[in-house]
Amino acid sequence: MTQIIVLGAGVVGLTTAIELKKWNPNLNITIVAQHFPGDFDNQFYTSPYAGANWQSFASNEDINLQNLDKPSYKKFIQLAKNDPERSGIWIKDNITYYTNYKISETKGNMSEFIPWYRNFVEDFKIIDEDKIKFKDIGFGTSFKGVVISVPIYLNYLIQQNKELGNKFKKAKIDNIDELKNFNGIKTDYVINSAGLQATKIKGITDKKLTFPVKGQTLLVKNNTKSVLAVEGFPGTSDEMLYIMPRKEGGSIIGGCFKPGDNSSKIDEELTSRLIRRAINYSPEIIDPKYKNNPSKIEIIKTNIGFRPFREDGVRIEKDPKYNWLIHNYGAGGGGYQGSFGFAQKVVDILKNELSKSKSKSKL
Ligand SMILES: Cc1cc2nc3c(=O)[nH]c(=O)nc-3n(C[C@H](O)[C@H](O)[C@H](O)COP(=O)(O)OP(=O)(O)OC[C@H]3O[C@@H](n4cnc5c(N)ncnc54)[C@H](O)[C@@H]3O)c2cc1C
Ligand SMILES: *[C@@H]1O[C@H](CO)[C@@H](O)[C@H](O)[C@H]1NC(C)=O
Ligand SMILES: *[C@@H]1O[C@H](CO)[C@@H](O)[C@H](O)[C@H]1NC(C)=O
Ligand SMILES: *[C@@H]1O[C@H](CO)[C@@H](O)[C@H](O)[C@H]1NC(C)=O
Ligand SMILES: CC(=O)N[C@H]1CO[C@H](CO)[C@@H](O)[C@@H]1O
Ligand SMILES: CC(=O)N[C@H]1CO[C@H](CO)[C@@H](O)[C@@H]1O
Repeated sequence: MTQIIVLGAGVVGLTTAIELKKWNPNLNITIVAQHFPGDFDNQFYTSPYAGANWQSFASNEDINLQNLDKPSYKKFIQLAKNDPERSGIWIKDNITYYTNYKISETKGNMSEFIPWYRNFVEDFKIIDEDKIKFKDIGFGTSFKGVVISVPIYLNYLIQQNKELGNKFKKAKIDNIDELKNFNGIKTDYVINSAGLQATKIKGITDKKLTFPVKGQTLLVKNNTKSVLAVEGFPGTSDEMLYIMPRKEGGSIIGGCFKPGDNSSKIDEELTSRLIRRAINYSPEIIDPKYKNNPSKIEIIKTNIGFRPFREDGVRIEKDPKYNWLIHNYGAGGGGYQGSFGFAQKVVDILKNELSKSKSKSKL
């Protein structure tokens, strides 16, 4: 058997391990990580702190990221239809509103708000102006989206790995060489899915910088009808509103996008602004007639998370120095929506590697 170690048990490592084993049952895969689902440590483990949904950030020109993001949309819609209870994913309309302030920033050019995936996702629509009931909103779009309850989904990925026979080992790695021989077994390939720490491990070099981008979200008891996002609040350009109702009840309210702020401190004023905005744009969130909601927003937990960004975007390639190392990190704000596309790319790289070594051994 070919011995594989996947380093990292975030959404990226767990998905990659599943897709590798599904492609080739002859791989003996062990996931090695310091943190597994159920652990919380926002400096070193981002996945439990995500929203999460699918909303590709790829620009109209970035075909590479578009292609990486496409497979997960299909997969999540499929899971929501076929296995909603176990996967924690459900289908919800995704509505995005742009404030008049945001529209003035783009000099009234609405085409900047039309994403590349208008012809890819199901039911993409520009919302009729007379259906928008907020004075300060000048433009809106919607499509058939998904909401992922991340604690449920991460456990689902663990379950899938178990069912496929992949193994788990809790350990902190200081030097990537430790994985070349691990627990007395020679490893053929290591997949580096270590998130924000990926370049902090000795032996790993990257000309591009990996850095955290802070987010703050509220997990609340209340429910809303749709996934809602509002962009363009004057004076707070690194804030937006998003609300994601979870399948099991309750919602996530976010958020912010702050590069360079790596403190784990909760910003209470941001919390107040988020609550005010949520009530303004989703009034049903405090309407007892809607799903028995409480008449005020009840916060269960405030989360601070750090998106593992990389200057050039996600790195999925063979290491130039170690011929047994394949990188798979730097997912930034899109590790869920990219997960299946990233995994497929790792499969393609390994497929190519194994066919090379096979033809070599025939010589
Ligand atoms: C507020 C917020 C909202 C978000 N919303 C969304 C969303 O809606 N949609 C979306 O797609 N994405 C979203 N994201 C982004 C998403 O959460 C990340 O892109 C994703 O979680 C990254 O996953 P990962 O597996 O690469 O890293 P991580 O989840 O950080 O996992 C890293 C793994 O590597 C292990 N590790 C690291 N170093 C070592 C070491 N030295 N030894 C052993 N193990 C090690 C860790 O223990 C861990 O298991 C959001 C993020 C935040 C913060
Ligand atoms: C698979 O890997 C595990 C642990 O890494 C090891 O104990 C086992 O012997 C391996 N099995 C095969 C068939 O290589
Ligand atoms: C409007 O924005 C689109 C997309 O960003 C751009 O291609 C187009 O040139 C812009 N039009 C004007 C008139 O600025
Ligand atoms: C956070 O940022 C400060 C200043 O930029 C830096 O000194 C510190 O090392 C950073 N901490 C972490 C955990 O990245
Ligand atoms: C809540 C949320 O994330 N909504 C997203 C819906 O889709 C748009 C793009 O059309 C995103 O920008 C939003 O963030
Ligand atoms: C559907 C649902 O979970 N609604 C909840 C909204 O919040 C109230 C108060 O916490 C709960 O009682 C409801 O069950």
